[in-house]
Parts: sequence; C-alpha cells; structure tokens
Amino acid sequence: MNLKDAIFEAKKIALVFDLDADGVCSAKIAYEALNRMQKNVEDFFPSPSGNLNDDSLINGIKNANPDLLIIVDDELRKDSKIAKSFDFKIVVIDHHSIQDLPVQKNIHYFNPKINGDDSYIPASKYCFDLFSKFVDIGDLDWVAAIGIISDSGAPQHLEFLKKVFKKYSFNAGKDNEYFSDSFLAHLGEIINSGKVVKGNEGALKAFFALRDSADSKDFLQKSYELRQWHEQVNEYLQKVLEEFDLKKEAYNNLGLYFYSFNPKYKIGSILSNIASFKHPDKTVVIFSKKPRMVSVSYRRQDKKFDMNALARKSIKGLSGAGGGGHVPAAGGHVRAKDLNMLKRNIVRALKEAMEKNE
Ligand SMILES: [Mn+2]
Repeated sequence: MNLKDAIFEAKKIALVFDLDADGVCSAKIAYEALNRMQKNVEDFFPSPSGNLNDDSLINGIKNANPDLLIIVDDELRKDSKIAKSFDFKIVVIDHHSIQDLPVQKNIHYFNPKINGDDSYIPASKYCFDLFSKFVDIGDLDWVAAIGIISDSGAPQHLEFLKKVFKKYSFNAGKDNEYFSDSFLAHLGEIINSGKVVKGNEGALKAFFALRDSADSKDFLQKSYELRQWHEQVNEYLQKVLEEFDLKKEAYNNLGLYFYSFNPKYKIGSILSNIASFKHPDKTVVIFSKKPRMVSVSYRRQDKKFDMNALARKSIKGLSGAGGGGHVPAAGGHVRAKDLNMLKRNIVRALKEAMEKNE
C-alpha cells in the first residue's frame, strides 16, 4: 500500500497515539504532515500502547466514523478489538513488537522491524522519516528529537541529535549518551507530565499544546499548566526514588528488584527508567497499584534479558492482563488480585531465561 495515496484518498481521518512523549511527538509529526497535504484531522484518541481494546476508545472511534484511522506509537495486535471491530482503512506506524500483527486487508502496518531493521527507532523519528519521503517537514526535526530522547533512543541516533542541537543552539547538557539533562529532554518531561498527572486527558492536552506550537519557545509558553504539573511530579518522584532505595524487594540470585507502591501520579514508567539506569545490570520491575488494576514496568538496561518476552510470558494465563514492549523496556497490567501470581511468573520466567543463558 502507498501511504501517500491512502492519505490523499481519505475523506475523514482520525488519529490514535500513545500517551508518552514519543507518542505525542509522533502525533504532532503525523498531524502536521497531513495538514501540509491539505488533510485535516478532526478526531484524536490518546491510548496507552498494548491497550487498544478499551471500550471507550472503540466507541469514540465508532462515533468519529473515519474512513482512515492512523495509529502511531501503539502496537495493534491481531486480538485487538480495533482490528476486529472496523473494516475501514487502518494505518499503523509503530516501532514495538511485530510478533502478533493482524493480517487483514484493511490494516497496513509500518514498522521498521517488518523489513528486518532491528535498530532501535523511536516512533517519532520513524514517522519523521516516513512522511519526509513525500512532504516537507524538515522543520519538525526538533519534535522527532524529543521523541528519540524521551524513548531512550539517543545512543542510536547521535548524529541526528547533534545536528538538531547545533541547528537551534539548544543546550545539550552533560549526558552525551542519552541527552537526559538536555533542553529537549526537559521538553519531553513536560509533555510526559500530561500522561503522568491526568492520563489520557493530560496526554491530549500535551498534544494540543505541541500541535499549536510553531517552535520550541512557543511550546514552552503554551505549556504553562503542564510545566507546573512537571514541577509537582518531580518533587514527588524524588520522594519515591528514596523509598525505592529503602523498600525494594531484592532477589539477589536473580539480579531482580521488585518495588510496589500506590502512586499519586502515574510515574511508574519514569521511576523504572531512572532506577534501572542506576542499576543497569538488574531487572527492575515496578508495580503501580490502583484499586483494581496494577500497572507494571519492566526494565533491564544491559539487555541481558528481553523485557518484551518477560512481559508477555509473565501475564500468560492471567485474564484481563496485557503486556509487551521492547528489549530493555516493557509495560503491562494485571488485575490487582493477580499480583502475587504475576510476581511468581516473573521469578519463574527469569530463572528459565538465566538457565538458558548459561
Ligand atoms: Mn515509542
């Protein structure tokens, strides 16, 4: 399928994107590219990756009634309700796992892994490259750079990032591997605070601020409320990081850390990133407990074990559970009452993986 033709043929386009900064930046790039092709997008659906089964999402799309649905930075699996419910054209532009791709005439999948490209390409950079083939979006390179840095992809895209920082004279910070203290990392954190404080609604707010911004300065001005959220989140995060050090459950023979908490904000993913970069040779699993569900973040920065495989394996047999992601980082969710079962599954799966490695 030709992406350009599919866009030109479409009369009503809706956009689904992941809640994090890479997802929001991918949505901005897709939106702007479509706009420059004289195509307007009217309906936006932020939705967490691996969770394209949510009834409110399905109903929202039904009501929007598009003839082209574009999904960015979210993995669409063959068992997803989106795949089963709709027969209009669906384009997925993603960089997550491709092991459960839907095979349907109306679904067109763009993922670098399909062509055997195993290099790590965050979705915003992949969107940027894909749309750049037929529409001029060169001025959105800084948006792609935010997505790269926020999705921990800087080491794989150093040349691109160096060019962007030089072009705009942005402060690159001291961390020349992950750019974690750079100006664009800061913008990524501001975008992420939408998801962290208000979930879907906050991600949508972050998207609108970015969508309506001509450049990075403009975005800083338009994101006033998000920046305040960011400060609140940071304060809370420092407190929880101290608690992680004191209260984590260590399985020393497995090189495994568990940490459970009742989060005030959705910081599980950020917390697991920071904790795992502090302990790159440990498998760090964070459980964010809510009344009925537990969100899970799996991290292993030295890549000795595959977190996508661990996430998928550990939820097997648990109903209402989901999970998946990348080799160093994955996420998932289980029902609260299955938490102990999940922990046992993780321990068992890690033991098996260790034995295989030996
Ligand atoms: Mn991503």
